Amino acid sequence: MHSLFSPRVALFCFFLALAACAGAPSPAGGVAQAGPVTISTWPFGRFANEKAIEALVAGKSRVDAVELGIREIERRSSDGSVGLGGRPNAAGYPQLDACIMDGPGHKAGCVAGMEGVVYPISVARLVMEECRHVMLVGEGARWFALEHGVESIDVGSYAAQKQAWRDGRRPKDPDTGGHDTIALLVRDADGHLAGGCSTSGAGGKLPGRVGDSPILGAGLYVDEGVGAAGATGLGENIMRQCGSFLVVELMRQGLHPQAACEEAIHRMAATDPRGYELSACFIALDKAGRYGAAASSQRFPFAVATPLGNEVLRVEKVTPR
Ligand code: SD4
Repeated sequence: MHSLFSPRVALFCFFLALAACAGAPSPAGGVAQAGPVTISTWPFGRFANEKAIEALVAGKSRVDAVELGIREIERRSSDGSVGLGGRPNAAGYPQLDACIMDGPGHKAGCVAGMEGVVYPISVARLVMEECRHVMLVGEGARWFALEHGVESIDVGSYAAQKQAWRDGRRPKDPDTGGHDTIALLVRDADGHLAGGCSTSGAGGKLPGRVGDSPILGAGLYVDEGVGAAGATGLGENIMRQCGSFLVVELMRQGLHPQAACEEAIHRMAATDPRGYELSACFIALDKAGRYGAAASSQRFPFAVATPLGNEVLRVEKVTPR
């Protein structure tokens, strides 16, 4: 006769308990979850989710989960998305932007236009935790990063590229197009929220250009009492509208994260000269663990994970109502 506490029964009870507190992601716009949930932009977001969920299940903090998840995408940056392998600016070298927010305490750190640092999200976290300021840019951000011993590369070769740019040996305003960003939102098992965002920005951007991604309220916003939102798309469209702040405020008014993301696109399209052709995509996660996503001008894939699954889901573009 089997003991009630046989390893098989214990394993079954463990998975039952897990299922009770964290459902698998569903494409239905997200139902309330009692356990951890992560949501991130683009199909590569599943790699970020995997690291983030792994961290939470291992007992690490939600901020660790955000940092480890985003570092995974920065590490894989050879695919031209974010980090040092991301698309270069008009002068031919990458300038990186990142930010991080923790719900409890409403804490944040941001870096922008930073050169030669392998993990910008880790520098954003250092700014949040070790610095009396919220945002550092350019040379100062790199100096701060090096002072804290983060992994970096020699940017000596950028000097020649900068000179060539100043001398006009490179086109002054090339538009190479293309861009990608990882925004990752995390709700831990206790229902606390955190988020982060990292990008190399729009390909071919002018040196010194900063988009929405490191700007609080634009590329990311976390409100512990309501929910969190993150953005990807063309920063010029998103930052003029405080896009992520707008999504969170719409959730505060009672909208489901899915409806909040869609409503934000309608609101933005109403004032943007490009209307629904503006390039903006949002992900959102609320305090109850419900999630949503919406995009203008394109079909938008994003990734959602719980300890029971990690799925790439897609939403159709929002059309005029
Ligand atoms: C930027 N929002 O710098 C970023 C780019 C991006 O998908 O999200 N691309 O404008």
